[in-house]
Amino acid sequence: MEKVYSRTTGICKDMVSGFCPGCMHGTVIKLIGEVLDEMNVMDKTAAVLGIGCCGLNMEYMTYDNTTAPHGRACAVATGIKRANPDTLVYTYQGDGDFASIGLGESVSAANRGENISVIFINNGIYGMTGGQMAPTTLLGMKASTAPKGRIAEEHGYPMHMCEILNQLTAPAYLERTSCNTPANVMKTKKAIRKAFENQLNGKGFSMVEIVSNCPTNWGLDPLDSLKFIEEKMLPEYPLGVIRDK
Ligand SMILES: Cc1ncc(C[n+]2csc(CCOP(=O)(O)OP(=O)(O)O)c2C)c(N)n1
Repeated sequence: MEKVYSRTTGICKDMVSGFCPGCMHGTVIKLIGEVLDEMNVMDKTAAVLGIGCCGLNMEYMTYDNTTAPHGRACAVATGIKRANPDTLVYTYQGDGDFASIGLGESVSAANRGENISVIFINNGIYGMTGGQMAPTTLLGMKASTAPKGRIAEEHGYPMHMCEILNQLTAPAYLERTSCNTPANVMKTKKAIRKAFENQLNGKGFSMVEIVSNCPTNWGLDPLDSLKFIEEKMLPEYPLGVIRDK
């Protein structure tokens, strides 16, 4: 079983991961912990977790965190940050949370240029509740609410949150990464660090979208889920820096 604590820093609790085998949440939360530790800011960090598998991360955090009502993480983070400007505040949200039920809060926080950092996990479906279609579901991709696959005429097209937020004036930094290869894991870590450093430097809204997997609800074993990311997700959601003010 995968251990979710950081071997180098011991920042997350030393316990067995409760995530499904191959799920990227464990990898990302470990990267966040490493970055906070390397920046020596864990004592002044507050995480705002979205609802869903994202929220399970509270089990592995030894620093301040709270869970926001579904979709409202950016609004809750706004309040925490404005009341505590010296606190490093980040949200950790799935696509159901950030791009669907929370779309209004997400776009509005970005549009205001709130000085917060968003870690957005795009796994193409609602994970915790059984693989329902999300705004990010690929065309043709099966979901429990779209058993024949997503059809544009009925369900619309996949939504690209980095590109949508790039239409706004305020955001400081938008990057899309993945953790499907060791090199991409390191790029994701660098992007997370940049999003946090931007906030400490008062630059405003930063978001890292991480193209992720959900082997359980995709019905794939962990290795095949990485193949699915490479072959299907990344052509729709190309990696790279979308904005760096
Ligand atoms: C207001 C509200 N509506 C619906 C739910 C049920 N619910 C819990 S988790 C979830 C899906 C979360 O999906 P996503 O945000 O993509 O996160 P993941 O589980 O994939 O990490 C839903 C719909 C809820 N908790 N609150």
